[in-house]
Amino acid sequence: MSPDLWSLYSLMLKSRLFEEASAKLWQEGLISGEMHLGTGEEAIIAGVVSHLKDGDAMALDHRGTAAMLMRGIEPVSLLREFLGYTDGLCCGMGGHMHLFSKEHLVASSGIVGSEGPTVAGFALAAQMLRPETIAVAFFGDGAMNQGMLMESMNLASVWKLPVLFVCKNDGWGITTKSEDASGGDFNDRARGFGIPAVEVDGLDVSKVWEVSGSAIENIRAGQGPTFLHAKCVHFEGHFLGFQPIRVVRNPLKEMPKIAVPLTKSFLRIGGASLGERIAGMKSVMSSVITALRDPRRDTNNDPITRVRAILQSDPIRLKELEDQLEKDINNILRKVLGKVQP
Ligand SMILES: Cc1ncc(C[n+]2csc(CCOP(=O)(O)OP(=O)(O)O)c2C)c(N)n1
Ligand SMILES: [Mg+2]
Repeated sequence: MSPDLWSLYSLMLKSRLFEEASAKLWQEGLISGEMHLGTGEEAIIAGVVSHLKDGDAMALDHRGTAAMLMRGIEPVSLLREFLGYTDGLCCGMGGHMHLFSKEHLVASSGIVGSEGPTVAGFALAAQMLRPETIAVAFFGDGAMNQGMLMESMNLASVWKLPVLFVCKNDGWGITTKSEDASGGDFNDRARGFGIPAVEVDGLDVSKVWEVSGSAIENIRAGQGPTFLHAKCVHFEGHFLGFQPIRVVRNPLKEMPKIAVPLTKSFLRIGGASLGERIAGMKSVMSSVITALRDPRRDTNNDPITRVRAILQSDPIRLKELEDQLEKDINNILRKVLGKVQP
């Protein structure tokens, strides 16, 4: 079977538009706390989630919005939750990170690595109560260094639990590069537990769909867990307002905010030596220059642009679909806020 690119694109774009709308609300100060978007990882989520059936479960990390939407959680209740309303998905207590839907068997958490124990629990219940159903965990490369995820992979292997472990590897854990925090190779780690590992381009939704489809088939057939390793890029960095990215996007507005205090501290009497001050200045400037070349600014890494280029072969259908999705998002905003965002 081949993937239905139209329905995958529709899932991806719906999620992107919803997250962009949430980002605007956050920028306006209507959503409190940090906001982690899953923009850039839509191909991984769509490729996997479109294989799920009734009774399948998902354990999600701090970027769970795309997966929840694609699994069919009502967008209005999700957005009302982000805004802290008492009629949100979890009574306005969970924000965007700590959510649960009993109906959809979905749980998310901001505790990095907790997707491991959660997915193992879901999968044990599936094995005992719901034959041929499975559980999927989505987590980042940072979570691969959490003991509880490794313990869960071990147990899932020993008990042959029906789990798909999906590592969305963006190469970063907040501001730490993966190579500075992770030893060895993630695929080898999974294989060390006796779990088959497959690597796929996380920007290519067709490939993710194909590879996860055959992994899920094996898992449903009782062959135990699989580890799926997919690389992707988060355009916003770790969270909205992530400073180096904010600076390179809008240098005229942001540079003075750095330059003024930096100059003041440079000229201050007493304190660090001249050599230390020059080194500090150099280090700040080099992190801004590095950000200029940051792959997170390269639109070629956008999985949505990639699949859209293929669908351009039918521009009329593409426009209809995109217009419809935009209308859907405006309807959601109208229901939640009583108006559409300008
Ligand atoms: C147990 C735990 N340790 C530390 C944190 C702080 N923290 C939040 S997100 C994050 C980075 C996670 O990196 P990764 O798993 O690669 O996910 P990404 O943000 O890159 O998608 C950290 C360390 C946390 N939330 N939970
Ligand atoms: Mg990461």
